[in-house]
Amino acid sequence: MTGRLSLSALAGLPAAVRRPAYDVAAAQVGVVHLGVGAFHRAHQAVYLDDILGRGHAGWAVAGASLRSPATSDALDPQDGLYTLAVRSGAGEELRVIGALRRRLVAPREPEALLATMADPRVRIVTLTVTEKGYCHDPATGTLDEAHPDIRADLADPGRPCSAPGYLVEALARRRAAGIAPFTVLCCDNLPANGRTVARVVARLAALRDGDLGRFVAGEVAFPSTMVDRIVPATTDADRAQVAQALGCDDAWPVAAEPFSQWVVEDHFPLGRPPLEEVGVELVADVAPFEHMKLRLLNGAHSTMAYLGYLAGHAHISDVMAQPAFARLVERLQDEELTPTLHLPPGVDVAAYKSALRERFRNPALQHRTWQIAMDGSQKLPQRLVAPARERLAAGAPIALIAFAIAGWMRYVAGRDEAGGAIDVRDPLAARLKALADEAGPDAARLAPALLGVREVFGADLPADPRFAGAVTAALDLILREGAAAAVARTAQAPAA
Ligand code: CS2
Repeated sequence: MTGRLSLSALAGLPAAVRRPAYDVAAAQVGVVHLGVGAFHRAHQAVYLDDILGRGHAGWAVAGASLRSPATSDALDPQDGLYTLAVRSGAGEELRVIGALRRRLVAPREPEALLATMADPRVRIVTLTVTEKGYCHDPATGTLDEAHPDIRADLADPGRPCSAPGYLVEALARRRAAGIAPFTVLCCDNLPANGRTVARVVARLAALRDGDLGRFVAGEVAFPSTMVDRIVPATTDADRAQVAQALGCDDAWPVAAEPFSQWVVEDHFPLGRPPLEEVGVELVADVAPFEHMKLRLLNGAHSTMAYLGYLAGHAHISDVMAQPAFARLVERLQDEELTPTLHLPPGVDVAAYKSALRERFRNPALQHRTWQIAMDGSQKLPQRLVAPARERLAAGAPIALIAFAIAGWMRYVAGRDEAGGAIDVRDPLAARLKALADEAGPDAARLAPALLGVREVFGADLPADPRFAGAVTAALDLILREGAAAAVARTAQAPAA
């Protein structure tokens, strides 16, 4: 392999590699993105690359990492260029993305990031900082005022460390300078993501100063979005494969499936790029899209992640290759999740679900169950707990959702079925493990102990005997028979 991907290497790339259809050096930053991980680089940055390619030169991205310098260090020597490898059973298509015109590492250059966010040419701040990055209580969607990062941001607001802290400080600086506020566009899988982030950010602003709180609540737009593309973490094998195909090294390519969807509430007081020209759906109400996606895709994903990991499957495609798992996913979607949805107009939900299951089967993506299993305490409320709550209120059965939640409980207890330690990544991991250790491997003790985690289940569900009973029975089955056998039995059980 010779050399490194860069602007000067573009001309020498193989003809099949698609490259920026615009003058990369002339593109101007109009969007700041917080959290430039693989998902952003395979999703929003690609739409904006298309926008730049259509001649709208003012919408390039300044991408900030709030913690690790790794992305910046990988892409700086490449002039910010990186490869998107779109993979499916039909093969691979490579495309070099140029939209990431600036890279910033927040802890290394906080002033530069704040100055960029306060620049009047920046009209939108997008975010993918994962669910836990908003420092909120997932059960209530309100700011966790005791969160160490929030306390630090209140103690030293000019030197923030959290995403809400950066937003508040940058909005305060714009306000002080008489610059209209940017629009905040959350692209994480939170419920009602715009409204949730608005609540969190306005509260943090209000804790700093009442006027600032009123300003954020009254003057800043937080449109909601639904984002969808399956983007597994990049591996060294991906790097090697991309380098082989490019004929030069790319330190951090991203691999993704062909499917991509972005649904956005159309509320941008400072203007926006012509997103409709590049396939973004601009709608008045994102909620029906969000529920459909968070429950049918992400709810199924979490179910496969916990139970699949326990049953010894490393990747989602391996899980889907097991007929019992595939049947369980289908039944969970059809019998218990779909009935909770108010479908977006014109959507054929049967076709949506069968396309989803094909996406899960994508043989060219190595999407690890362990990766999806991360941060369950932040993900379960919107994916599985909310639909269970709605079904209970309607008197409908919840056996399959309860089984999925029991899979999470078995996983966060921290031991696999051979007795080995599971590397459980979750902001609540230590507390979950302590609860599990104290309860021991007995469903009658373990289920109520974990149901008491209010951030996940609220105050209502642990007290509902239908919910507690179903989760306890499912956990008992998993503990007694093992995940694979429990899945086989549950997938065949008569519909409740
Ligand atoms: C996954 C999502 O890791 C996870 O929790 O469920 O990242 C999922 O792949 C995306 O939301 C797909 O759009």
